[in-house]
This record gives sequence, structure tokens and C-alpha cells, in this order.
Amino acid sequence: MATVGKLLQARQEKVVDTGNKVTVVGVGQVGMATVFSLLTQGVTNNIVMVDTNEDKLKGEMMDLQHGSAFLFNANIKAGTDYSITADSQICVIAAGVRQLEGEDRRNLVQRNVEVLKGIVPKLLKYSPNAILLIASNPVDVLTYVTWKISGLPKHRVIGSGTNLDSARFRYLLSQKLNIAPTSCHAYIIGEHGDSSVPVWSSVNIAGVRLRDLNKNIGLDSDEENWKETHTQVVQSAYEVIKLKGYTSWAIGLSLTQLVKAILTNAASVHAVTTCVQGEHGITDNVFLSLPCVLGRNGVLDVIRQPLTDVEREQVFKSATLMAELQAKIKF
Ligand code: 6V0
Repeated sequence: MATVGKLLQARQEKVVDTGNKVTVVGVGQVGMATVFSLLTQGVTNNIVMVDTNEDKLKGEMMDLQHGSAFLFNANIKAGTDYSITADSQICVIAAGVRQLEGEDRRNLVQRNVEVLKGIVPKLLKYSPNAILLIASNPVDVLTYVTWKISGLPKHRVIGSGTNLDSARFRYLLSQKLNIAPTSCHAYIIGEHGDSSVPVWSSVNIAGVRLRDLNKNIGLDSDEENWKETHTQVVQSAYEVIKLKGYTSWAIGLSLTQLVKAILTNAASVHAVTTCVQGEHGITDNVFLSLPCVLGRNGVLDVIRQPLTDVEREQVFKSATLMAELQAKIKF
């Protein structure tokens, strides 16, 4: 346009590949909470959204684009055709069915396997070097399924896993201790959800292990019943779903933290779903959460966390459950 030509004297080609492109598949509650926090936290300003629901996609895209003046030169695109996802660094998958009130996450498995079969090959066609970050439930099994379908090396397929459970745990501990969640160092590992394992033996504040102050903390024999904190974590999603119909903000923030760790090559440690074969005596080829070092190549290391016998047994039980569930999947 002539006016543009009068205003601008072009000196350079514009950069097209900003190296921080993130695709989010599924613009439901989880996907949109993630996109919103990615954009508002400035983790990326280059976002593509994909879904099968064209109207919802367009509506969400327009609504966000109208907020561009409050963002950081955001490039927000959406469409049902995967070609727009080309050259994404990270693809977040938050598509598929979610739990109804009282429904177990594991119940969703086969329906979401079918959804993944439609999504993963298309993503890889256009972004063969991307890291895949799975949120759809049951997230551990679906991370395994995504790894299988994708044929990618294990370090490039990551599940959001117990990063969220750990955050819920740290929040509840923070309320009891009157200390910020960021200073409550605590991990939940194993399955995201029902059989998750709180690593009470290493919960610490500034290196002070709570178990050194209360040798029964988290155990049945604990008179102070700290174990209840973990029960509340397991119940969290059920309770929120009962109250508002779905969960969104906390998982959106959790995924944002993981995307940021990968994009910035942070080498920070997060409990995420990865292959756990060979860890803690697990022989099955199953995917569960353990603390992992995340960076540009995905999972850079798995932390060899010392566990008590009780904790190891609980993780082992989660692994057996996962193996049983995986065996029933129809690919
Ligand atoms: P939602 O609000 O129903 O959104 C799902 C979206 O997926 C919809 O917009 C659908 O149109 C879209 N969709 C369905 N099939 C396809 C497909 N083949 N291709 C592209 N898009 C498709 O669900 P919500 O956002 O609440 O949940 C999404 C998934 O995340 C569910 O499996 C949840 O169980 C799971 N969650 C995982 C959590 C975690 O901690 N990992 C936490 C909360 C929910």
C-alpha cells in the first residue's frame, strides 16, 4: 500500500522464524488456559492453535488477537489445517475428551488414543523436530501412546504428569506452613492422579527435611495426619470438576512452566511423565512421572531420587497399573 510505503523505508527482510513457535492442539479449557498464560507471561509470542471445531477456533483466535495491544507483538494463528503449525519448537496436545463428574481419568484412554492417532502424525509432518508435550488424560498412558505413534526418541515426548500434582501438594503444604509454595520443596511422582506417590521422605524447606522433625510424617502412624494433604491432592481434580465442571488454570500454568523450561533450555527440574523403565526397579516399558531436567532437547536427565521402601513400592504399583492399562490399548 502506498501509505505504508510512505511511512516505512524498508531496510531488512522481516524475521519469519522466531525460534519460539508453540502449537497448542485443543482449544478447550486446558488449551486456552495454556495459550493465555503462555502469551501473558511472555513465554512465547508466536502461537498456533489447532482444533476440529472451526467456530471455536476462530472465536478464540479473534478474542486473543483483540488483546494484542496488551501483549508482546504476538503472532496468533489458528486453523484446522496442520500446515500452519510448521516449524513449531513445541507442540502441546490438550485435545480430546475430559472426565465427567466422578469419572476416573483412566476411563478416557481408548477414546483419546483415537484422537492422538489423528493428531500426532500431522504435527510431525510439519514439525519433525518438535518436542511433544501431552496433557490429554490419562496423561501417562497417552504419553506412552504418543511415543509409540510418533516413533520419536523418548526424550522428545513428555507428559505434563505430576508437575500439577506437585504444585497442588506444595500449595497445600504452604498453607499449613505459612511459607510460599515456591519455597516448599516437594515432589509427587508416579501416576498423575489416583495412584500418585508423595515423596514425603524428601519434603524440605531450606534443606530442613520435615521427616527429620516428624519421623512419621505422611505415614499412617503420623498423629498429625499430614497424609491427608496427599489425599486432598488426589481429590483436587474431582472436587474442582464437581464445582466448576473442568480444571483449567492450574494445568495451564503448569504447562506454561514446562514450555518455558524447554524453550529457554532452562535445565530446571520438574516432575513430568517420561519412560521409567530401569528406574526404581521397574522393568516394564511404562511412562510415569519422575523429576526430570528439562531443556531444548526435552528430557535431558532423570533425577535418581532416593526413595524409602514404601515409596518405591508405591511407584512400582503405579507402574504395574500402567502396564496393565497399556496392554489393553488398541492401536
Ligand atoms: P475440552 O474443554 O472439552 O476441550 C477439548 C478440545 O479438544 C475441544 O475443543 C475439542 O474440539 C478438541 N478436540 C477433540 N478432538 C480433537 C481432534 N481430533 N483434534 C483436535 N482437537 C480435538 O476439554 P479440556 O480442555 O477440559 O481437557 C482436555 C484434555 O486435557 C482432557 O483429556 C482432560 O482430561 C485433560 N486434562 C489434563 C490435565 C492434566 O493434568 N494433564 C488436567 C486437566 C484436564
